[in-house]
Amino acid sequence: MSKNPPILAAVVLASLSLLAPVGAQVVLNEILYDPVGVNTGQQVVEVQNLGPDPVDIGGYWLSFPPAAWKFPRPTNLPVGGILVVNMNHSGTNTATEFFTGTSGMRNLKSTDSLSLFKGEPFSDSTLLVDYVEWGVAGQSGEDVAVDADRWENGAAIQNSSLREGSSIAYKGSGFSALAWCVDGSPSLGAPNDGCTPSQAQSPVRINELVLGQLGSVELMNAGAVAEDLEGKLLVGRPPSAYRFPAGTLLLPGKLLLIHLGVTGTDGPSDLYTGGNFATFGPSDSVALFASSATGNSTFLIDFQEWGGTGLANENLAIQAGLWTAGTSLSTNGLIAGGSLAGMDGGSGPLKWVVDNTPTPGSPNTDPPSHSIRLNEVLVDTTLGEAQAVEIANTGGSAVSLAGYRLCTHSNLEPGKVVCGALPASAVVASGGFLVVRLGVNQEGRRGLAAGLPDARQLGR
Ligand SMILES: [Ca+2]
Ligand SMILES: [Ca+2]
Ligand SMILES: [Ca+2]
Ligand SMILES: [Ca+2]
Repeated sequence: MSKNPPILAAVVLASLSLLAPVGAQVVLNEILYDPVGVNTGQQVVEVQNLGPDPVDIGGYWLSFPPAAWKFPRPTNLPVGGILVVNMNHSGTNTATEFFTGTSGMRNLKSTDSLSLFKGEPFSDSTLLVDYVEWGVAGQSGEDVAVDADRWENGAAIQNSSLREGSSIAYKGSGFSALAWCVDGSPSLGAPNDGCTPSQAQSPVRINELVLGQLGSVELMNAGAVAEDLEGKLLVGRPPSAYRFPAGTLLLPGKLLLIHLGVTGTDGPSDLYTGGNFATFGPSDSVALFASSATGNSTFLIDFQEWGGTGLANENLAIQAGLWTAGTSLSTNGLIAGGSLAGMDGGSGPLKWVVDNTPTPGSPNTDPPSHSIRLNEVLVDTTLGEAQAVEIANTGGSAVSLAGYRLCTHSNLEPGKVVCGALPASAVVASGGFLVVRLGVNQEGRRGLAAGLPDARQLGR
């Protein structure tokens, strides 16, 4: 024995080096299985060469039973090189970006595993290059990965903190669940840059809020991918909460109008909360959550608050970095039937304006579409001034003119505009008329300066 140990050691070392699988330093580096918006066609797997030599991984397999996909030959991965594979998605491969196509593929799930093999069969642990499993242990391929010393028995990446839009990322060394982290700042196609807390992301934004009776929330998909809102929650003043039903798909650039406190027949762009959701008052808040776990700020997608501070869910919005303490949307000048509208540009409350010509269901940049028009003017030919104005409503529903102002401009006094507010009781029925008799002001002119518009409703 005394002479043998050095020789044995040399033999063992040589064997290890011979048996070391080619490409052992090629790793599954990052996985985005729950991208922002719909998952199908948006999931990404990142592979990196962390070894000292370039590797041709042409012919390597990504195995996620019952699906498997093979890298085309050749696929050169230089030292430090990174490539991404778009899962269950068709496209044209480049040197660093690949598409599995859809035939025989499936989406990765929130509890799943993925193996990288350099050949078949997938039961041969000597062919395994890397392995990862998340959610719950015991996923497909775990036994082979344990045999290959690429995973620990019964280990899985704990992903309960992962919110939509976050990835799981390899930390660069080791072969176990603890070598990975949930990353709120994915880096697909680039070296992993450390893991940050995971916060729900969504392309959907609260876009317009109509307060009071006939109130609504308008949502907009401001992103580039379709959003599946199923299971997400709109939350108003407690206990008002509305869960989006199955099949609520919002395409990029599209709007969805949620009618509050009323029942109706849901359509592709209109949903009805039913009577249990309180309409918005002059001081209220609204929140959009990614899940029914509404006490958790990491599920908060968007939030707005107006007419006051410290209202429902503001604390969570501050935690989520979506809101600044002590701020709220301005309601100055808002009249009954008006809205708060988010406009392009700006951020936070500065992005929002009072819009007394609301556009529920239409883009906020659309010109207001009125059913109210000036229909006839009775002119005093002696003075050359208006004596009475008829207002018509050509729309399909009654319109309140509360807060509206009627303004006259005298030819005799260029530049002088005289306005008067219509009374709160002024309502024009659908297809109806309202005649406003102009008063005589202190200067003997007809106008509204006297504040005495004589409005009477004329039935049709
Ligand atoms: Ca998703
Ligand atoms: Ca990161
Ligand atoms: Ca990365
Ligand atoms: Ca709108």
